Amino acid sequence: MFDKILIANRGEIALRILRAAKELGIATVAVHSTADADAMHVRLADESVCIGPPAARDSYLNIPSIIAACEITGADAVHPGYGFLSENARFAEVLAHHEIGFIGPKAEHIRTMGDKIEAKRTAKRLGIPCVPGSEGGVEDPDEAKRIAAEIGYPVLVKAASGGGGRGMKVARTEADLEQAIGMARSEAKAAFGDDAVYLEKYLEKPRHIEVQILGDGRGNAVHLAERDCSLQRRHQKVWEEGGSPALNETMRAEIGAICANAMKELSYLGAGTIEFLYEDGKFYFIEMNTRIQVEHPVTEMITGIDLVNEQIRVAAGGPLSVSQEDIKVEGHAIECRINAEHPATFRPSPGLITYFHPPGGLGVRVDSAAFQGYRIPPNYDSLIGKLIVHGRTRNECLMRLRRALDEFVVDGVDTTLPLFRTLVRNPDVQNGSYDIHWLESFLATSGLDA
Ligand code: MV4
Repeated sequence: MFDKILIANRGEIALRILRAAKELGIATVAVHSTADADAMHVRLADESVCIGPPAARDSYLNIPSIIAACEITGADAVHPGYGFLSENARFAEVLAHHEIGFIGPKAEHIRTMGDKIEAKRTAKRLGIPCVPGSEGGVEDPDEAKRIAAEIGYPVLVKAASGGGGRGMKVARTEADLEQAIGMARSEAKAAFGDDAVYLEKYLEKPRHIEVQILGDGRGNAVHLAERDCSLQRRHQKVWEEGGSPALNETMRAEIGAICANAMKELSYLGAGTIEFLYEDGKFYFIEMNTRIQVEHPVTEMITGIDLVNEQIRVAAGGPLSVSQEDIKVEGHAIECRINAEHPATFRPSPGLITYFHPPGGLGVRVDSAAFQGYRIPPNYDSLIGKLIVHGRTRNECLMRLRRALDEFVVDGVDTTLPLFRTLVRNPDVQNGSYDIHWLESFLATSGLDA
């Protein structure tokens, strides 16, 4: 087991990792930029190292600085959290070169899943159902037209190095296809330095359902059910819940087993999330995330399993603490991402939090690094906390979430709390009848997304 873990992240996830490490009796090192000198994760860590100025590229993305911080403090492993270097295969390799543990998957799997074409090829080989589309990247326009005709319009052009919706273009007819490919290519080239694109059948009104998995790197793997992340705005998840209101026990077990078996076949190490679009009772693989995700507490609340604890244990060579038979889904959980943004314009609202009162009570969890007197820096994402609520049933969970949202007070900055107070009272949301487009059309019609 590791003696000292360096947390190469900030904010609520840094605090989350720090908690898991402390419960395992592992010493903790926080790294921070000059903008985060008085942040909560710095205050609660056993040691801290300033690794650079505010800009992420000079601090949280600065591999030499992070390696130096490991050398200075004698940290024997690094947890990358999510974002920043969490899916950077080279970072994992550089750490291995310095004989420092990486609390994450094998570099080869990070690299494979980071290339959406390779990820899909691998998923298909492992028996995971995929969206019909091109075998690999599409090169010339005639080949693209032939493939598109085969899968049927509308088709979606996607960037191999894409993610989060960047470099995606819909073509509804053959006449649109060439322009869609051209636009996707140039957007991908500009954003990722890689203009490789592939085609998929465009699914018009799917849900976004993702399956949580854990593997010990030696052929054992389990699934921990799914999360429904369909309520998104501009590819930013807003509200996530588990399990999905669209699935029953049989469907949950079926897609879970497919994912767990695929991860056994891969000898996958650590936590991972397999992302699907779900439409008309069918699952379609779109991508895999090789990191702990923002919304992981939803899974923790319905299974009682500490995912970061599991990540640390298997990264140190230990076994998973649970077998598939041990994993039971109890009740329902919903997570709301509270951002320091205007609830209608979503314009970031950094600044001083003059009053901070998080809700409490049975089944209410707040993962946040914010506090009264904390000054939210303008340099990073606007997440100031996650409100995660659990209930024995989805209805109990919704009632508790409604009460918790009304109890939550954050003064001094704008937050998205009002949006959630509206959503939790909305009939479609209460019925779980929404798809990936629902939130944006709701915001547009309710004049909330000015
Ligand atoms: C799709 C799709 C429809 N059909 N692929 C968006 C980002 C990336 N995760 C994949 N995305 C999509 N891929 C096919 N074949 C629709 C989306 C999509 C989406 C997916 C999940 C959650 C929100 C979304 C918002 C817009 C588009």
